[in-house]
Formats: sequence, C-alpha cells, structure tokens
Amino acid sequence: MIEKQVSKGIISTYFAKMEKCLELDVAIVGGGPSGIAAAYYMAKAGLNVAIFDRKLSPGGGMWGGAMMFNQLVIQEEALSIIKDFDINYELYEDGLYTADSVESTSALLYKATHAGATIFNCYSVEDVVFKNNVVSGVVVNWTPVLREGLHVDPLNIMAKFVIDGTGHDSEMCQVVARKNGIKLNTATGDVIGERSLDVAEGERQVVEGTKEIYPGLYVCGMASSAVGGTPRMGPIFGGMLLSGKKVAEAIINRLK
Ligand code: 48F
Repeated sequence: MIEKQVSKGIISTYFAKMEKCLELDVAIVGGGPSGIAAAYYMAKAGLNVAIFDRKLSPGGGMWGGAMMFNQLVIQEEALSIIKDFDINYELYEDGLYTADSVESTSALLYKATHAGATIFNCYSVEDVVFKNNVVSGVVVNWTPVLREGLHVDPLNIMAKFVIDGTGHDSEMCQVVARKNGIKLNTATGDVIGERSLDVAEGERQVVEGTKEIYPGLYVCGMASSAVGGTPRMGPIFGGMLLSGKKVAEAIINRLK
C-alpha cells in the first residue's frame, strides 16, 4: 500500500535522523547566516553537527535583505566564503559586493545540509543541559507546543559544544546566565546588550567577539554582538559569515 509506505518512509527515516543527533559533536541553536556557515564548515570537516531553528524556514534575517529589498552587501574580506557557497555576486564599489538574498540563503542551507549537517526546523531550544558547570547539550521542544502553551516536556540532545547563533536576543547566553548564577566571558560577566549601529566597528567586533563565552558554549553572529555589547551593523553580511567560519575553526581545532 503506497499510502502506508509514504507515511512509514517519513517516520522511519526521520527518527533515524533524529537518533543520529541525540549525541552531537556540536549543537547549533539558530539557523541564521552565522550558524549555517558554521554548520557547513564543521560538517565538511567530518563533525556530527545539527542546527535547531524555531522557524519553519531557517535562514534568520538573511532572506529579506534590508527592509525587504532582497539584496545583500558583502565586503571583500568575506568574498572567499561567498565563493565557497557558489553564490553569484557583483562588484558594487570600494571593495563592496552585492548578492541576491534569496539565492544566498538557499545556497547556505543547501551546502550545509549537503555537506552532512542536519537541520531541525520547528524546534525551539528552551534550555541547555548543564552538567558539572559545563554546557553539555540542548533542551528542545516543538515550536507549536511552546506557542500553544501546552504542558509537554521537552527532549534532551547531548553535545560536546553548543553554539548560540540565536541572533539579537542571544537566548542561550541569557538562559545560562539567568538559570545558573554564573559569569559569562564578557566585560561585566553578564549579557551586555548590543549597541546602536556602526557598520565598520560592528563588523570588526562581531568577529572579534566570536568565542567560547562559557565552558561548552560558543557564541557567533549577532548573538556575539548582543552578549559582548558591540554595535549592530545592518544588512552587510560579511561579518556574519566570517563569524560562522571562525567559530567552526575554533571548534574543529578543539575536537582534533
Ligand atoms: O538573527 P539571525 O539571522 O542570526 P545571525 O546569524 O544573523 C544576523 C543577521 O541575519 C542580521 C544582521 C546582519 O547584519 O544583523 O540580523 O546572527 O537568525 C537567528 C535564528 O535563530 C533562530 C531564529 O528563528 C533565527 O532563524 N532562533 C532564535 N532563538 C531560537 C532560535 C531558539 N531559542 N531556538 C531555536 N531557534
């Protein structure tokens, strides 16, 4: 019966995929550009890595360009990453390039999954696993369960490292600091909150601030700006991609 085969095919392969991810090398919370770029480079290096994103369509703030004008700007320093993802680009001026935001986001998602990263959409990460004062995994639930406010317990996913790629709210940093009374690796020990816009400084500091923010927990992309108190930068995306690549390289080195 084809009807039964269709259902069984989905269920059995989905749960096989999920079981493979119950113990990860790296759990990435948030499938924005920085998290997806990180997933791609780590999967390519042979790590078992998964992204958990609460939306139906991961990609974060990359789909819409700026004010829904679906173009992006990328600076020279990040061009090699654009090339790694086979994204078409055009020179605009002064070392600045433009690309189509829909093509760019699709390319990131395609390349990351094709390289072996697993993406779980419609998953909200509501907490971390915190063992012996080390972040050791994530606690996940269906986004619709949380939206409906249903009283349903989550599942646990263990990971050698967790990356907070949740964007402007740096949700994992917030939750770790709030629930466990610990100090983060920031100037104040807390989540400082992002500063107003300064493109050049924002782009520089988002990459500089990409680091292990607490044992077991790394931060990348806008979550790095938010936790470290550095400026936002608007719709220039080189810093996000460079931040994703930097966190991938740091973790690959740790796990070598
Ligand atoms: O914000 P977002 O795009 O992350 P990013 O990689 O990139 C930022 C840029 O898009 C842009 C910018 C560039 O100049 O400023 O804003 O830092 O994507 C974050 C993703 O995380 C998901 C959310 O749905 C989005 O796709 N997310 C956030 N919190 C959670 C989450 C959570 N608790 N659980 C699961 N997914």
